[in-house]
Amino acid sequence: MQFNPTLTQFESLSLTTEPNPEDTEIEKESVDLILTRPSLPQSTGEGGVYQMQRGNSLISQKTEELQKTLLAHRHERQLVILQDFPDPDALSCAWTYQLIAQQYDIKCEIIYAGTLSHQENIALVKLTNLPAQRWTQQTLKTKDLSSYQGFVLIDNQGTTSQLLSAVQQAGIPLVVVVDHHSLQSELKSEFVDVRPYVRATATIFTQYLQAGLLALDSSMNQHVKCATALMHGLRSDTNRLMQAQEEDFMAAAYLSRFYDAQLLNAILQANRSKRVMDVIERALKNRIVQNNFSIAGVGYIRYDDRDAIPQAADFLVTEENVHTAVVYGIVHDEDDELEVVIGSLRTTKLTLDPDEFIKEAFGQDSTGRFFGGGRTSAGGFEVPMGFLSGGNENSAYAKMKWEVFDAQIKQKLLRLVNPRDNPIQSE
Ligand SMILES: [Mn+2]
Repeated sequence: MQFNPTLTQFESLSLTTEPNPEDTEIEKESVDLILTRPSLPQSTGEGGVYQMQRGNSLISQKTEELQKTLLAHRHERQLVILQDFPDPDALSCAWTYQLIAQQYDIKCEIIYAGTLSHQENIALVKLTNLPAQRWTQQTLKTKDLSSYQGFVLIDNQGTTSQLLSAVQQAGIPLVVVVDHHSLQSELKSEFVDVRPYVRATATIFTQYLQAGLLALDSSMNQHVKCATALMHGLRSDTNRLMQAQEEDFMAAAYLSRFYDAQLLNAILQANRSKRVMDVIERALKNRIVQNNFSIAGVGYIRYDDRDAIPQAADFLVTEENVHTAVVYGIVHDEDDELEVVIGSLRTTKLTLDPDEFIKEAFGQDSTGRFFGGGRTSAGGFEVPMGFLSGGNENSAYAKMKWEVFDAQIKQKLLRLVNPRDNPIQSE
């Protein structure tokens, strides 16, 4: 539990960290269903009524808590930190948060350290003018971090951002966390809304909008674009709504009043680059299939093409008799100085939990931090290469290094794919 000195009249809010699904179940039943916020939109329609019966007490409670947190931080400047390779869910929700916070005169900058590497993400940011900025380590040096009074994590819990340590070292407090990934560690934040059973963070933010945190106005261009971005985020995290559950559909239904279908179509029309196609080709060539798992190492990949890895996993999982695909490679920056093993998992097997699978396969580093995790049907991991990073002038060395990492990752994955209960081999 933490006590933030800036919180005076709202100290009770600090009791709201670490929600877990069990608590939530209890709250759903014990807290009454009456929504007390006066600014609640009247036009919730039949769908709204239905949803009210279903966990709306949690939504109204979280909405109120978030509003109190924002009130307590009026006129401040905040950094909204996204994962290094932000996806449409993260980007759209960060923008929504920025628009909500604006009403409290809170100025937010949406930042990420990596790149926008998926063609659809680039199209999303360009076509909607989505206000996200890339901050490299170099950018960080030019910034005066003392001018920010808080930071916010959206669609992540800080474990996938290179910016986190600098922001923490500058002493900026964590104010808000909204995410749908499994809880990675105890979070010291004033406001926490982590709901691993929700399919997209965009669903959570749409619920905030619906509960009155910001009244969308379809005559405002910016609101229409933001609703379109949210729709894109929601669709992309639910496999085009195929894995959506009731509350995701309810959120999509609400967004359908405001979003621009043509704009969304333009975003989705972005084509795969040749380099992404090359990585998919390598994944196909290198894949091994065992027990319905398809595993492929794709070697070295440029930083800007990092998103080719999940796209290759998306492709491999479509093969007949394959329910789970894992694709990984060594991602390196322009100067080859920074190297990291990055992998993605995709599964259609309902009983396979990507979060558990990745945590079990790769374990933790010396500080106890897991190399990765996941959500429904998708997961990812990152293994830093430390001392072995860089130094690839010599191609024999680069090849050897890849082979070692490739063999080690395969070994760890295959241990779970083909569990051997009996260590004595019969052959
Ligand atoms: Mn997400």
